[in-house]
This record gives sequence, structure tokens and C-alpha cells, in this order.
Amino acid sequence: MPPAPEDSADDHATARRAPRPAPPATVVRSGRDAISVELALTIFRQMVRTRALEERSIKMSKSGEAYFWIGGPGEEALNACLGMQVRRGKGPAFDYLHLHYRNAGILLAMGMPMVDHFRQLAMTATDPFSRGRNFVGHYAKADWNVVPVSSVIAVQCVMAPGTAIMQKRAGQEAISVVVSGEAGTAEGDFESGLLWASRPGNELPVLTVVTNNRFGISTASESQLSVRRVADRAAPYGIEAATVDGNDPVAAWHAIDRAMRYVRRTQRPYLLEAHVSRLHGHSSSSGAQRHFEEADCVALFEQKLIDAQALDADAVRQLRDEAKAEADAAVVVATAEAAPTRDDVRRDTYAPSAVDAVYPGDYTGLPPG
Ligand SMILES: Cc1ncc(C[n+]2csc(CCOP(=O)(O)OP(=O)(O)O)c2C)c(N)n1
Repeated sequence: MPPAPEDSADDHATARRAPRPAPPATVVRSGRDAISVELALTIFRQMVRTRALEERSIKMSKSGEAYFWIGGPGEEALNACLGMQVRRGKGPAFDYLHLHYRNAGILLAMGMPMVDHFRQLAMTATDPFSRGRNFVGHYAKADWNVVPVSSVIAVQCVMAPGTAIMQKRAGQEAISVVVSGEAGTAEGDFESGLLWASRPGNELPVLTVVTNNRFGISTASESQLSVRRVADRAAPYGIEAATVDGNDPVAAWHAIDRAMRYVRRTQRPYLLEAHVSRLHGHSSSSGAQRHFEEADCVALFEQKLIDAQALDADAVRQLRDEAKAEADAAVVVATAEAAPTRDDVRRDTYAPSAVDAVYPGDYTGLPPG
């Protein structure tokens, strides 16, 4: 029987020559680093959720649902990768976190419900971190070893060696992670933190992460810092250090993994500098307008995943819609909750202590009269 026209020898030759579409990638690469597509998609989802939280937060501050906003749009890649690698728990066998005020993505990746973030932003009595008394992003969570975030920059750098001493004694490879902006490194507290973490014979498991967005409010870092890399500040203390592109989740994932493994294994300090973007300026006080000239880690990773055929436009849209719906629903809940009362002002501010028994009443230490 003669071959059917559509099954001719010519057609077979053409089929052999036609380039086959590349199969979907199983890993996503950046330079020599790679992560599985499965991990990449998990990180991307966390980044998209964090961006939705950040953008909804800015909207709240502009609409009058909140009074002040500060946060981390532009730091989603670094924060998601860090939060996913924390050993979460309570006490010295788990990691301690001494955070900056731009780390919503870390808490979100650790499992914080979005509504808790919005409760603090809306200053409700239900805010689990400060009962509506502190700024947004100033988390405090004893169950997860999240030490209260301070607005006073860099003080967290001198607290981290304190928890790290306890962890080293406990001997269970847990570490203290401290995050500071690059302008914060001008504070003596930053140097003190490095010094205390690196005393010969008493080195401590402190991972210092410096998020370098090139600005301290409106002051450009090149007018303040003489070092080429903030990571170079580790050298006088003999501390291992690296610089990573914090807008690249593949690189950031591995830089954090390497740093954490080093600190856990050696119980010695490490300094990781991450270049990040500041997509909406410093805070609502400077307008929180979008700076489109800054690299956007979410858009960059989205394109990378589409190129790797790990995602298509529909899947991206669905992820975004879900994240936005999650943020909107959380805001509805938070903004309907009660504000603190006068009686809440002092609740949970001081724990009972032995000093109360010695000095009942309001002891100032000053002579009477
Ligand atoms: C000890 C102290 N000095 C000054 C300030 C005012 N202040 C608030 S944020 C900020 C800039 C911090 O910049 P950086 O450490 O780079 O962090 P970023 O906000 O850029 O993430 C300054 C100077 C402060 N909060 N605390």
C-alpha cells in the first residue's frame, strides 16, 4: 500500500530536522547556584504574598486606615529565603531573630498569619506583637524567639551576642540572626556586635545580615561608608563574610544556606551583605511613592520562572490574585477590631520581678522629697 500523503518520507525528514521545544527545566539557575523548580515556586509564592502585604500596607497608610508605614518592598527575595531557613521555635535550641523594621517577609515565610501584621499596622488591641502600641513591622514573638524590633537603629546588633552566648552553651547548633540596614553600620552598636561575636576563644554563633539599599533615609551610602563593600567591615575582626545580590533568590538562598551552615557548624560569626532595592522610599513620611528605576526582585524572578517554563502568565495571575485576596481579607478583619483602651497601656510591659518585692511601689532610686 502506498504511504499516505501525510506520512511521506519528506515529512519524516522535516520532523527530524525541526527543533524540539526545550523540556521544562527541573532546576532554576543563577551563576553556579541552582535550586529545584519546586523550591523556586515556593520562594516565589512567598515573595508574591509579601509584596501583596507590603502594597496593601502602603494603601492603608495612604487611605487613613493606618497612621504610619515602613516596610520592605524590594526585600522580598532575601526575606523569603531567610525566613524559610530559620529553625523556628522557642528557647536556646532554636534560632533567635533580632530583626530590622523591613522584615515582614521573614515572619510571613515562618508562618505568621497576614492578619497579625495588619493588626499592628491598624494599632488594634489584638495586635499580638505590641497591643497596638508600636510601629508596624516591629514584631515581637517569644514563641519563635523573635526579639522585639527597635526603631532605634542597630541596637539589635549588640543584643544578638547575648542570645548567642546562651545558644553556644546549650550546644545545639542554633544561631542568632541579626539584620541591620547599611546606614545602621555607622552606629557603634554594629561594631560592638562584631567585636563581641568574635572575641578569641569566645566566638559566637551570630549571623549578621546587612541589607544594603544604598540609603539611610535620604543620605547616600557612598557619602558615608569608605569601604567598597559593607562585608569588608568583617575583616578586622577575622569574621568570614560575603556579599550577595539580594534581588536574586537563587543566589540569596544559597548565600544564606552557606552562611547558616557555617555558623551552626563552627559556632563562629559570619557577616552577609545583601544588595536590595528600596521600592517605595524610606517610609510613609517620605511619601512611599514607587521608585521604578530600582530593580524589582518579584518581576525579575517571575520572568526567570516563565523562561524556565516553571510558570505561565495564567499561573502568575492566579498567584497574585490569591495573595491580594489574602491581604484584603486580612485587612477587613484587622480594621474591624477594637482599639486599645487606656487600661491596655501598661499591660504586659513589665514582668513581675524580685525587685518588686524589695521596692514595692514606684521606686526611682532618688532620695525622698
Ligand atoms: C540611633 C538612631 N539614629 C537615627 C535614627 C533615625 N533613623 C531612622 S531609620 C534611619 C536610616 C536607617 O538606614 P539603614 O540602616 O540603611 O536602614 P534602611 O532604613 O535603609 O533599611 C535613621 C537614620 C534612628 N532611628 N535611630
